[in-house]
Amino acid sequence: MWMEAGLPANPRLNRQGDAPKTGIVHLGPGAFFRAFNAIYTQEAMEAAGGDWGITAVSLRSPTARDQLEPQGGVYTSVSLGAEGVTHTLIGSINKVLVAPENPSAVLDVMADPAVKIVSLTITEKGYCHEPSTGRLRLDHADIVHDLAHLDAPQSALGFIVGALARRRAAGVAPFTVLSCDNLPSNGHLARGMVLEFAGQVDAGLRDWIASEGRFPATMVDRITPATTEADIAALEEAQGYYDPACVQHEPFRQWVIEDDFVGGARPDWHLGGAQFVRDVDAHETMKLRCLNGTHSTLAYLGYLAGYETISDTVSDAAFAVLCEYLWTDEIIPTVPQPEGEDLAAYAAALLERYRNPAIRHRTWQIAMDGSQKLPQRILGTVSDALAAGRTVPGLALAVAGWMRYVGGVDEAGAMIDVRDPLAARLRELSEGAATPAAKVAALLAVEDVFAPELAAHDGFRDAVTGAYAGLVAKGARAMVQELVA
Ligand code: CS2
Repeated sequence: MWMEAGLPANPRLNRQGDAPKTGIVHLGPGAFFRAFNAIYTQEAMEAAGGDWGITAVSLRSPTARDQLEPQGGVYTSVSLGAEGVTHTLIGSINKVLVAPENPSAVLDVMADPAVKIVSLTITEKGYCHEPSTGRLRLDHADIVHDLAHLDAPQSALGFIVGALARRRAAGVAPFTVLSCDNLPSNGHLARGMVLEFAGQVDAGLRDWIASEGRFPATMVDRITPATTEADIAALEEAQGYYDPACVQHEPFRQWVIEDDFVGGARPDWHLGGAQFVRDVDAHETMKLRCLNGTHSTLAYLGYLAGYETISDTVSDAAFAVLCEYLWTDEIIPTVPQPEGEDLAAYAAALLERYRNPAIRHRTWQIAMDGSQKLPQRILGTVSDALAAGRTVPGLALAVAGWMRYVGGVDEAGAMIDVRDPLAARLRELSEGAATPAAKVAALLAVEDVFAPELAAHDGFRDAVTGAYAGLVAKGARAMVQELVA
């Protein structure tokens, strides 16, 4: 019986009945996947049947497996909204594998003809690409390893190509690779990475994947903060059982999927509200720039202003007005009109979603991996606005906020726990420059993040430099108030 000081010893959640047969392998069984893909898939099976059980694969940590295996893969979805809390048991995951413990078992299940889809929530850094160019980083440690050990890979790309090689050798059709990460043209990016990797292995394998494989693009959206011990305790209090794999999320969700699957094989996700479309690009751009662009802006400027969560940050009127200004003046003018969407209404709804006090989404969590996020969330918007002859003082302040943040010291002089693949390099560049102008120039020169033509734009550089100097002199809150005054 599970016990922890102060908490009642309640029974552990576990599966009643049989688990669904595997039809999907999912790489990256984190909170978002459990709040999103796994719920849509359960609803599709409930509505229309099908062997779409999910074998989830963790590429790094045993945490998800250790949380889910004792309860047969079942966990609780906790939806937190204005109408209160809704608890739903989700049973679409039938197994969790930990790749480093047994890579061969992962390759075996991915090579199984019953597996029709391999989906991904591996975060931006999981694609081992250079964010500013979209090219595969052949010098990436995981890629170097996997090209030499394709029978025991470490990267998502290594597992995908290794399994596809087995399927080709066995005369089995490829699976569909379904990227569900916040990247522009994520299906196209995944295809490019897989083909570039496969080309390093065998030209015939690359050509087969290029011809027979499918890599549909998707736009995914549901705000899902990391689960905390307090969340687990609250669920135990409310439902009387212990479930460390529970996920907390907003009621809102949106999944827009390019309907392009190998043999047309996929679950009836539309029965849970997913939208199958021919072209996802406009929806992706809308979401990445309007939601994720303001999310990252609030993360850096809100953190520096001393706000712990997004809802805390937008409870400060100046930051709410900042979002409205960014959407109206700097972001939406660069977003092509997605079919069926009202961009102004979409933005207004975003602000209400950010205000949700039940969702404790930490600015620190969203601030993670900014070097991998900024290009598609903010810098693409900046480049398009500048090309149209418009200035972007708000997004320049956001970029300056990121630069100040990765310097590793907050406005009270305390250290910031910066999580980013480039954290050490960014901090060293910042510390090695004495003035705001020198710091901005040093960070603009990081080509992983800033395309050279943007870094060379005098107007943008001057705007970021002025914003950075203001952050140092007056602080983030004052700079936001000044901008929206
Ligand atoms: C957030 C996203 O952590 C982050 O970077 O901006 O996870 C965001 O919550 C989702 O994209 C919302 O759909």
